[in-house]
Amino acid sequence: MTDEKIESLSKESRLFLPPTNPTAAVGSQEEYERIYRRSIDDMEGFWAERADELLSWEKKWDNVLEWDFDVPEIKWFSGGKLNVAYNCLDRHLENGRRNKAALIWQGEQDQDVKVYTYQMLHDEVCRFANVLKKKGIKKGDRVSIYLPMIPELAVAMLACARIGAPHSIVFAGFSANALRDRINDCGSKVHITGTAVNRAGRQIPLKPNTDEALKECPGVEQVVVVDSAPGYQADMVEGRDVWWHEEMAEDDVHGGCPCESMESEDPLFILYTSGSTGKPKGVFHTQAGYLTYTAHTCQWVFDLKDDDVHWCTADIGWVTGHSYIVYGPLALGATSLMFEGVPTYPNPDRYWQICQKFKVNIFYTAPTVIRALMREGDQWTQNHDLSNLRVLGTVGEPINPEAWMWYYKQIGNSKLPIVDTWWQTETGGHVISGLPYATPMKPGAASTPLPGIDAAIIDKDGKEVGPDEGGFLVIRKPWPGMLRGVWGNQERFKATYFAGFPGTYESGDGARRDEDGYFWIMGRVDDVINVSGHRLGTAEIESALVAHPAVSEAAVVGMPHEVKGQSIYAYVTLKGDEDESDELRKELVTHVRKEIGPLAAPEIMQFAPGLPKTRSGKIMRRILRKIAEGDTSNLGDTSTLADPGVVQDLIEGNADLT
Ligand code: 6R9
Repeated sequence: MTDEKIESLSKESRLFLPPTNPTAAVGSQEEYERIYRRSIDDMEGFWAERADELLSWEKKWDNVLEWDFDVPEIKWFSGGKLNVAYNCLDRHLENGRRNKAALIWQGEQDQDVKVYTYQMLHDEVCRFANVLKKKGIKKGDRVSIYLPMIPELAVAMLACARIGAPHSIVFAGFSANALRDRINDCGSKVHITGTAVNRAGRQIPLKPNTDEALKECPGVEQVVVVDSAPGYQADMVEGRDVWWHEEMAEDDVHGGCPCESMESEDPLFILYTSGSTGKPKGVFHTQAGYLTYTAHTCQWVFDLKDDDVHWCTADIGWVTGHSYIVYGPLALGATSLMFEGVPTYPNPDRYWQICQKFKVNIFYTAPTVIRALMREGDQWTQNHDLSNLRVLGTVGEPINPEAWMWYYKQIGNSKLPIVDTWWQTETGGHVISGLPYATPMKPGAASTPLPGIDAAIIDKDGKEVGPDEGGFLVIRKPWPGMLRGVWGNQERFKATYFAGFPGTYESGDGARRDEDGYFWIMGRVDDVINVSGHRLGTAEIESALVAHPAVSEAAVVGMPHEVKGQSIYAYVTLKGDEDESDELRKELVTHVRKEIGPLAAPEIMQFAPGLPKTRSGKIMRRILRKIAEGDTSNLGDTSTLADPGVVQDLIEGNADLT
């Protein structure tokens, strides 16, 4: 074997059959296989059908697909014309959904609820589109948005889409510096912000960050400020800042706003992903392909139906919220729920209380949330009526089988399908995932490639590896939702995604495929640990730790070792009522040794009250690696950390150990 394969040690073998549902888009494994085969053999025909079925076109395309991954250049539906806001709003006014709830917004306080019908959302969007036009925004101009999870965020996005101005949303938890860099990179002239964020009963200032950032953003001329946290006093800059509510009340913004006619490949939005090194990349998506893809995956992967209430708990500041709170559900004319608060406030049953309150049908969240709620104990899930739930989903990280089992039993009542959706900001929508009424479920597996996705696992020479051998997860053909570039930097686009394996999209994740063809994501390739020449992914070792009843969360990294090259350093967060002790530490090492083998046994184990995570809940192993190596002088870019405080705790914990 070459030294560039990733070895798998996992022994997970549980299998759960999906429920049947005669109305499902894809109703059996055989049907999936048939559709999948067809989608690969006749890719253009497959996507042309879907684009035709799902979207309303002002003018049909001339060519379904033109592509060359070596340039790289990807064009879907070129020659076609349409408008994304028209597809998400206007057409629903005529197809019987005018008075249907498009968006249900639940604020942090239980009594704060706003419901926007399609008509109401349409009218707000038109009005704000007119505000933007008055500010001089034209097709192609970028608009940056830095808002909490409030309805104005969705309104602003759709207003941008309506007039053809690409939006660039910056998650409201990011710092002034992170905001500054993103604003300057996309070159926005108008910026939209809020006064403060309501979070767990506190108001976290937002406007001061904007002001700080804008000191070094010469391009921004005007700022629209939403009064997002009533009671919070924000300073307004004379001549630059205006209030959202005042602009929206002006007479001349009423009376509708025509949709700009957009080419399929005009940019729709820019969204920055922070790689582990270097400055963030402005991934951009275009109109027709992205909307086709998000609508399609929403329909097939969530089996989203007209009467459903769809709740994706992500923040709109990251791609999951873009695709599965706003664009996908609204393109389908569904009802999307948007929640401003956090899962543990005022109590760890907040999500379940909201599920009951709105009779949520589709529920989509992240493993980090599931682990956090699992840690709080089962009592929080028990007193809520979750009987309207129909499909559960997860995204963001590999889900540890134990967390999957908890989700399945406690939330899914041991009968609901769970779709473990593997995808990236770059892919626009789900690319590997089970289908709720077709795919038998294996806890921890992202399952199988969706139709139209030619995914493979290859070794460093580009050769496909055999069953259960780990390697690089790549996609060999384009799909409509894929990124079209890195904003202002096509060199980086090529270097990051198409240079490693020419002619192929490289995801940067490691994975293996089992004998049934299921993909198991093993973690980021950058995080692979090399123990005595054996390359191990992080996910399996972490899952083995999480399988121990005392553990709620774990992260492993490599640290230099004289003999083995690298050894495993594990950070372990215990469940609420567990005490840290040397015995437990030994027990956990023995447990990993027994579960997956001696090779994976951690050399050092540090109990950690919390792990460093990105704002979207992903563990930042890069920082853990530095701490394990004792090299904490330069931790690199920590601006995307959710809670910078945990780093200091970890450094102190490390000092006590070593
Ligand atoms: C949608 C999103 C992308 C990275 C991706 C992978 C990890 C996402 C996953 C998963 C295992 C899943 N990831 N979903 N790993 N199973 N179901 O998260 O986009 O923020 O760009 O992150 O997240 O490592 O490469 P993004």
